[in-house]
Amino acid sequence: MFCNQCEQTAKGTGCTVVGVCGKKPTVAALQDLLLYALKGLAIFAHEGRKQGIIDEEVNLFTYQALFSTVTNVNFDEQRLQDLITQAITLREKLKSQLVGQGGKITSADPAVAFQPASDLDALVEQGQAVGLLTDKEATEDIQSLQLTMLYGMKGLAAYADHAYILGKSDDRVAAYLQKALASIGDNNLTLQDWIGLTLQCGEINYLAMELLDSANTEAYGHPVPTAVPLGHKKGKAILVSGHDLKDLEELLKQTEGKGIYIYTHGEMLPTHGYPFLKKYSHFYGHYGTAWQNQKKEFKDFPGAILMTTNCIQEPQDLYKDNIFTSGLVAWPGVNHVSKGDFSPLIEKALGLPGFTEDEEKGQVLTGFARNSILNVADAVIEAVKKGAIKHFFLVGGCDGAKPGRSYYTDFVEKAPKDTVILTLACGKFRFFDRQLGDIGGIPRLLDVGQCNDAYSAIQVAVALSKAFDCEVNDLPLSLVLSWYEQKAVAILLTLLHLGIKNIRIGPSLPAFITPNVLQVLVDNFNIKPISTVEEDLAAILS
Ligand code: FSO
Ligand code: SF4
Repeated sequence: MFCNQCEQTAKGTGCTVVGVCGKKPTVAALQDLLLYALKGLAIFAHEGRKQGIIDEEVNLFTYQALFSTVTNVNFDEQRLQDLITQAITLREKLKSQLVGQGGKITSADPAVAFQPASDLDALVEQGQAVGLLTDKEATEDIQSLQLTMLYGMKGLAAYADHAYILGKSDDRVAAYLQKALASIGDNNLTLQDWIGLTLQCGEINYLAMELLDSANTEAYGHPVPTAVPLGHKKGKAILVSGHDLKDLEELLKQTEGKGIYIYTHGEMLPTHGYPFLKKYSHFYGHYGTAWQNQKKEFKDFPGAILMTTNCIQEPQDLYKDNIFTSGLVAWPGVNHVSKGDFSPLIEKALGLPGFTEDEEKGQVLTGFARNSILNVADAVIEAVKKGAIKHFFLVGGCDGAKPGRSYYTDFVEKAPKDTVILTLACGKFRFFDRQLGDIGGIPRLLDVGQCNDAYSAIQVAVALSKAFDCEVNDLPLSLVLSWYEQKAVAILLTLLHLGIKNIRIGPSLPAFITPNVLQVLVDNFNIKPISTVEEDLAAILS
């Protein structure tokens, strides 16, 4: 196996024996093969679109297949085999439509005629033979751009899938994904073309994030500032992790009146801010921190657990029977909720002890998505003009297990008292419960939401730039980001597409970026790795 798509990749270069995430070589091979089969499908979809053939099922499958290969989503060989089979079925359907309309495929890419083996072992061998989806004949730098684009596309597909679940889609997203997949292997494309296609991923991701923002806010209202208890109530309990709001809503509906309290974990924390989810009185509090702490946090949770998206880790024996997956998440041998029926999970929760008494553990604030912040825009602008707020930091992104990530905690703690910190995604758990006080009633720590809500943070920056009549790059605003998996790659590409400069990124740079590609990013966007907190703060505030 070779996988280098996330920040925790082995030795900072690539997982070759087994994934640090727990991905087995067989699973890695099947994921590679799924992408290969998807590329074959994409070539037909791309060609078909030129002839007016647009297939919604193919588009949705494109999102789901890419999302299934994101870090910490699908570890299940059988599920991956099913997806490979589905790719071929859809490809053949498109092919007959295309031929029926007198069209034909001229591509010499063998992926268009790929036939999957019928048994799992042979399928794994096929996956090992195809390997990573890059053009092995291309230069190292072009392959680096292809991987950057592919990983960004996985993140983009995840956002598109989330929006789709809530009824929002835009054919430009699928059109881009299919065109980009079909382009891998096209040796007419130059390095400059690849830079363009990679940045286009950021452009289309911006569109997907906008769709997701409207999907979330139209379904559940605009988040409002909300205090979320960190303790618990006496009673049966279900813990919900991941990012899927629809699953959470369904679960809230199906548990109403059953004497079960619902708690959030990880990236689900900001869901407490949505008016249409808040209305459920049994939607109580938040338990635990970020995904990488789940093994120790889940074993102490006295109820059932639902993983709605990434990031799942190998379930431990102590809670393996209590954990359920939904949607695209899969771990072999773990219960899966199908067709939105949460009754097995609810039964499990009712059979577990739950919390035996109430416990207070303080609370944290969330719900500072774009609407909440823009509602107090006048006060914020006034505070900046009076000099009460000197600088804004966006300290956000993914969390992970590396010790270097304490940088982000230190950064927030050492940021001067006249600065405001916006945060989002699971990286916030490094400091989410710090009491940083307020500036004239404006909290110094503002939780914008999940990584899925990066669009909201961008809108805040755009609104500030309008208010101060300057470019976003000229605002007293600095982005200090942490990355882990491919949604972060997609967001970074969006920020670059929008021309945002001077981003600091850590805890380490992606293994898939070659020195030349990094130089392009430095030259055009002045992107830089994090250094020490003291040095970075001094440089930013000088
Ligand atoms: Fe974190 Fe995991 Fe939200 Fe990622 S839970 S690491 S960027 O999947 O999605 O922030
Ligand atoms: Fe390694 Fe990350 Fe790939 Fe898992 S997803 S195999 S940890 S690079």
